[in-house]
Amino acid sequence: MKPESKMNGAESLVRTLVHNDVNVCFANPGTSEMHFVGALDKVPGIRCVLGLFEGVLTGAADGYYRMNGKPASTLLHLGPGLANSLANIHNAKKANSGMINIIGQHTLQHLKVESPLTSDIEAIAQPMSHWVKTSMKSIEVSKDGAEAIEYAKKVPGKIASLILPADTAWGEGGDIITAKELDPRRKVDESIILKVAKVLTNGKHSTLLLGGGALTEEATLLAGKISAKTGCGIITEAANARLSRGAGRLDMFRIPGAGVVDRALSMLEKVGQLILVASKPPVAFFGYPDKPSLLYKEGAPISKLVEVEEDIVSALTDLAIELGAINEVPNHVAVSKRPDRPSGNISKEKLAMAIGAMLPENAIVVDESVTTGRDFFPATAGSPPHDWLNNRGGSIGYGMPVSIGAAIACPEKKVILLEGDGSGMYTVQSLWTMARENLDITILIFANRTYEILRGELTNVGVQNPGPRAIDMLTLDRPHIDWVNVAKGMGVESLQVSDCDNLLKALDVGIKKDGPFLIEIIF
Ligand SMILES: Cc1ncc(C[n+]2csc(CCOP(=O)(O)OP(=O)(O)O)c2C)c(N)n1
Ligand SMILES: [Mg+2]
Repeated sequence: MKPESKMNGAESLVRTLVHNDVNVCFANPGTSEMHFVGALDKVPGIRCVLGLFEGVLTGAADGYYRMNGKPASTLLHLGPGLANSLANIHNAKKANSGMINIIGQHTLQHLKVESPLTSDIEAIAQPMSHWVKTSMKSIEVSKDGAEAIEYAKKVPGKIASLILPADTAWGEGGDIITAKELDPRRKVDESIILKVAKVLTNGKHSTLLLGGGALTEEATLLAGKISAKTGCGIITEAANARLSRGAGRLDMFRIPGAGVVDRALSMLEKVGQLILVASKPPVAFFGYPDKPSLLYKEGAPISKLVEVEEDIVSALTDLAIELGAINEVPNHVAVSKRPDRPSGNISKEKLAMAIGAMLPENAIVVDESVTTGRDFFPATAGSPPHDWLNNRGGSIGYGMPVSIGAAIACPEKKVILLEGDGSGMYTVQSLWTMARENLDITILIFANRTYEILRGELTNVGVQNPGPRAIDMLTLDRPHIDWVNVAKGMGVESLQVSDCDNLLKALDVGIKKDGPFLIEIIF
């Protein structure tokens, strides 16, 4: 397809993005990306969202993918801009989210003179990307862009990083290119279905471990039917990219995650034969003295039904048919039930009750609550249907950016962000983007004024009797972070609460408001 007037490489890339249904760009540009910025102006059909730190952009692309199932693009300024964004690319990669990073580069001529911003961008991109390419000719930029899109859209999603030297952006562009069609998900072999059916009916206790695409409503209800027929348990991985839950959907426990290996071990002791459904054999977050890295005994009975990139729904359907379970009423379905509204002082248990009591229908819960939210599941299981998103990469600072992307992907839904006060500070610039784009996000800051999890970790790794200097590295009280004014300073309305009645009132304000609202919770 040739447009009427001549366009430059940058415009050919933006048009190729839009042509292939990539219509969001989370951007923070510099001089080398000016032609791309100019092109964004000319081409309709792409929403440009400015972020004030690059980790905000890549985290937003992650959240967008999780809720929309398609990649967004990011625009990053040379090696340092990319470097700033890497932690959230890492998290996105672990969540199997696709994204197309467009990274500016000096002109090929200018690279020879070793100017201040020169760096080896490919080397910076490589470890966090599945696909990296520098466009060498302006006429090929659109073709390279289409290849990046094709890669990012693979199943599961992939990180594609396209490096765009400034002269390839301003030189003459090529045709707008259609990215190649995706291969369909591969079907699981019948022999595997039969093998897993045999395990499930051998008289021993079994548990399905669900991950990835097995966490949709459709897939979990199939798992529920299999459980109804065979009596097997159902659990999920410790962190899920997107879990469908709430009333009418399956009520499942996650494997306990960071900082609580013993809890995870005691849960997995009871699972019997483990059956992997788009999940991996569970491992601990960290190694500790005298504790295992694997959360199951070596040689324990583990079978695999389906890999994350295979056709998960058809594998579960075929298994349910093989077991004669397809017409069963699913097991473990949560009944519609909200907890009582709590009163008095705020505790972790009462926070769970307040969230369970107030959660709006179809909410997107982005969970970066670290220690505060470890046990939020029971009190929220019977709330109206919602999605629950966790950090799969363990690099904190994912919650605020992922909320931005989720809110942009689903403007009709309310995002509820559960945020630790330590984690929130990593990408706090997100608040400004939330205000600027008027994103419908209610932010709960759990202001315990510590890195609470690390206090436990000191003990877990065997540091005896930590002194004041060690404790000082885990404490956020010198000075207190004034979240209400941090939010106000970036244009987000906010309130501080320290008892349940005011918490419930503040939640009501946040949920009714069509835009961002931050609640600092002191407890
Ligand atoms: C990028 C990155 N830096 C540091 C850490 C180590 N870390 C894990 S949790 C945590 C503190 C979390 O504090 P907060 O969000 O306040 O949650 P709390 O522990 O208080 O519940 C830190 C520093 C990390 N996981 N990722
Ligand atoms: Mg904290």
